[in-house]
Amino acid sequence: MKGKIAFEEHFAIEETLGDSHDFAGDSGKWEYFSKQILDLDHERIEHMDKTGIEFALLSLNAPALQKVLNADEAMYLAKKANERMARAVSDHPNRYAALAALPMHDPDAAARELTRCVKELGFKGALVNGFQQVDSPDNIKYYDIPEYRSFWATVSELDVPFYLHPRMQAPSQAKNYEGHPWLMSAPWGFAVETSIHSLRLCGSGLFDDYPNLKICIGHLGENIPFGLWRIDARMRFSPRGYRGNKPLGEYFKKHFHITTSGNFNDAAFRCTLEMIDNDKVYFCADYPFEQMEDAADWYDATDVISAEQKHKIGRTNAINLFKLDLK
Ligand code: GRE
Ligand code: ZN
Repeated sequence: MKGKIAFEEHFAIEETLGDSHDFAGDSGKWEYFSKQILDLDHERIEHMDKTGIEFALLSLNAPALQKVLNADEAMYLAKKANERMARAVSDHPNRYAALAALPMHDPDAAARELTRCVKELGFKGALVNGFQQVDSPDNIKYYDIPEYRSFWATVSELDVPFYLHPRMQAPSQAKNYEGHPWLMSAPWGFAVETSIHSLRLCGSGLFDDYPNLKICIGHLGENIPFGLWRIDARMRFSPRGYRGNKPLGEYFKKHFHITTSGNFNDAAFRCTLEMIDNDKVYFCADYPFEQMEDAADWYDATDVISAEQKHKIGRTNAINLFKLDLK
């Protein structure tokens, strides 16, 4: 399919490049991977041309700012990354838009940087890599807690999507992975981390306070679509501490937007499509952690959806979500 739009597509600045080292594969691949993730002008666009990805919304790699303990340092890096994306967008206006990188130590500073990115740089939303580590590695903040309501008020007012992207567990939460480091990151742990954060948002009353919030998650929903029925079924018996007015599934289905990033599998895709309104499902690749060819070859060939749905999920849904100036 030509004209696809993808929006979990990462780049790095020199200072955050090392964060991706462990995810690049064996050491022989690092040189090539680092070239791919730093590049915004050459090979990336060639891959887009080859795979029918007309347009990409760029975002910083993970965990980047979310693991920078010092707030001022994180803000310095955020601005550097955001300026780099702004330059790429202005160099390639027909190919790129951007999602702001945000340090989340201080909710009001994050809101100000998001506002600057949207209003002055024309960014289309934000992508944040899970919880924020603040001052020490185990002081971690999830964004459902009350101090972040002022940040969400700004997201709501700007009316832009917020992409909640995976990251690795904090040291104090890694005990249950001990002896099995392979289990921690992208194979499983990323989805555990991001699904818990997503469900915390749903259970916090956030969406009663801000009914227009739009949260994107990748990897076909970080396993939540598969578990959604059971969550509501069991919450009838154990709703302790749940602060939403409605069943959790209602919030998830209304506020969450699900992408195919890094999960190119018909069975999982079918499950997501059955659980989530097809207006809220989107094609994404997750370059360069995934190759655009793998994402696009699967998406273009899958017969799980009709040609009409393929066009919507591959393109028009993203135009609507991000209010892109594309037809
Ligand atoms: C991602 O961006 O989703 C990602 C990483 C690292 C490894 C795998 C992966 O940041 O999908
Ligand atoms: Zn990603």
